[in-house]
Amino acid sequence: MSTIAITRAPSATLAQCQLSFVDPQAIDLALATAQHQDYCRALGELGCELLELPALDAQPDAVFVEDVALVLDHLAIMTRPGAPSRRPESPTIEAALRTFRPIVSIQAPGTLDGGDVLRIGNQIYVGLSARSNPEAIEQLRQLVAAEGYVVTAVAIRDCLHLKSAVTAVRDDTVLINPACVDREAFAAYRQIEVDPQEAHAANTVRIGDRLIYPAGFPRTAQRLQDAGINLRLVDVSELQKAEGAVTCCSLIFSRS
Ligand code: CIR
Repeated sequence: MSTIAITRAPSATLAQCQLSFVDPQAIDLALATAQHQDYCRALGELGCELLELPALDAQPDAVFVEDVALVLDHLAIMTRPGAPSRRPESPTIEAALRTFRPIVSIQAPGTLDGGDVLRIGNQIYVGLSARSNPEAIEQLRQLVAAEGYVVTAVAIRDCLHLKSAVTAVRDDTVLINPACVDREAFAAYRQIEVDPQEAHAANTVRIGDRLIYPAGFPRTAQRLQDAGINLRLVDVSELQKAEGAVTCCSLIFSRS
């Protein structure tokens, strides 16, 4: 069963992206594009079949495909992103997903960003953020209950999305920044904490037993390696200036 990764090249307008917890800095678009290409290469190396969508230059944040959809085993959910500027990103992703899954959608007044959704097995944790609200979480709960998923809302602080604060590195282990999310919310898992000097280090893409991990967090990378985890490092400095991380640049799911 193959693993699909949907990606989209950075927009020419990336510099006009939304920013919430990151100060504006000049973004080198050519470098951002090259870094994104290396990220796509990493996805391929780790076994993904890439579905690369063309850039959407009218939508500055369109490279961050994760936020507009949630792909589960039997259906895909279009999320209705919390930033209205990002909603026009949805139709092209929906068209791409239609080949693989039946589609349902979060409805107003619900808002949800995929970056707030952390799935570990049949557990779906959703960050209560400026982007994702309780109405959407309740809709999600009802949409997935029949498939056996358990949806849990999680409070976060001082970061954009839940997956800025915590991601899974194994079925039983999370990488967590306790400054942004309470450790107790993930008490069911072993926990690897980010190095306190590396505030943005909790976001990683897991494919099987390997991780795609940002090159800028060497202390946390060492902690992961010490735990026996194999990393494929990617330099995503320019995407980080747009408040992106590594999960946000792909939608990964099994072809099924
Ligand atoms: C935004 O604020 O929506 C974008 N500039 C960054 C989105 C990053 N998405 C993610 O981490 N899932």
